[in-house]
Amino acid sequence: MKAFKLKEPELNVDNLKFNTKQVHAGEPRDQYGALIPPIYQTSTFYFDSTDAAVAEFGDFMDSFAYSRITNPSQEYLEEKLAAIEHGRGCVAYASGMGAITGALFAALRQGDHAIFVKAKYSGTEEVAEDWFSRFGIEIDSFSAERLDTDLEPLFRKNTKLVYLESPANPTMVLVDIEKAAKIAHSHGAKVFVDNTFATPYNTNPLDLGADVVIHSLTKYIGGHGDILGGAVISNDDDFIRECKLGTLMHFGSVIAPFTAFLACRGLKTLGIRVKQHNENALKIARFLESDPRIEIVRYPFLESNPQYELAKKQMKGGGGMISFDVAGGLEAGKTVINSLKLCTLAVSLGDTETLVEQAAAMTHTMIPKETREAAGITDGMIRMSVGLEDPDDIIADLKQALDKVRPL
Ligand code: LCS
Repeated sequence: MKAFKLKEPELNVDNLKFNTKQVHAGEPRDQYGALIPPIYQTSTFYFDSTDAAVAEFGDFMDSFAYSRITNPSQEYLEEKLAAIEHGRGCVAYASGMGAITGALFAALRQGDHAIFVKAKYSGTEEVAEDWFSRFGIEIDSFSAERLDTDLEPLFRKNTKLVYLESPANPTMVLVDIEKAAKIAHSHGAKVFVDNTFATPYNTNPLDLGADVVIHSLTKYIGGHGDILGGAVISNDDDFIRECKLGTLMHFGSVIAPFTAFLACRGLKTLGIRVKQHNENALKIARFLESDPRIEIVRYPFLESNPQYELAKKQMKGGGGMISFDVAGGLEAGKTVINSLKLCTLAVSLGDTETLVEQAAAMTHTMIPKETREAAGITDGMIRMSVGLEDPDDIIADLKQALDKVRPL
């Protein structure tokens, strides 16, 4: 075997810019000089002696012993994510839902109370509404648009956290993270933010006062529609430990080494991809807004958006997600979706391909109609995850599909 090529010291990425961090953070110098860190496809790690094993088992946070707890491939990803979200620590999970439940069950105990924003991903809604009561955890919810009046009265002595998603899936409603954090902190509660739609390129919730950031890596961070993954990022070392040695280790929702490798590969181009998603989505949102067959378009960076000022304050770009209603409701929406040729009917988001879905019939169908409507999800709403195709081709596809409803 050739000689080791390890170079010291490791690069300090703290003061580097976003695109540099996403490429270099969490990448150790490889012993054989491989540019890309290898995939540690191993379930376990050997020890030189029983004494060494005892030492390694002393603290899993600082050692590799078994891949349900720590693995170098997982750790490279965690370091990259912590760096771009401005957090000290990160725990990767097998999916976004793994990360959401991992974070929530690490933070909450029987007898606790948590406050959730109304508009959010249906999986999170179901955990909060259907599962927490099994464990004696109480919840309340509030409308993001009425944050100023509706959040404060919900706090109780046992309120441990406020859970936000911004922009929300699929209504695109934003939450003023800075304001919510100030209110929550004045009651001694922590703030958790699902930052999947915004991505760390557009928003860094920890900089706005949030305590915990959650991602589905399945979406923009993976970026290519070929993995499932999730992550929790925080500056609270004790909380990160509770996630790693608690919910990850014991519930076992562990990201596989190969998946972690693919997530790292996706992450290296996150900035340039999201910049393009932002541009494409804004162009398409503007087209939709100008088309008389469209009733309403929800996109953070449209000047007509009632939360435009907040979007500008909190986001670098509006992101790649749009939702809109075709005049004529559910049936007109179905006609449009079924007539699209380039855009694909599928759930999920953040991929290179443009995907469309009808939330009430697909991603949010498990949520009762009244709850859906309270969260602003109309039956006809179409959600579009704008891909990296040329936006003019997507607009042409939308035009020919809208012509099937009513030619102009
Ligand atoms: N957070 C948000 C905002 C999401 O949209 C999703 C999934 C998750 C968390 C969960 O992540 P996962 O476990 O799937 O990695 N959203 C989906 C959607 O809108 N369609 O399919 C999945």
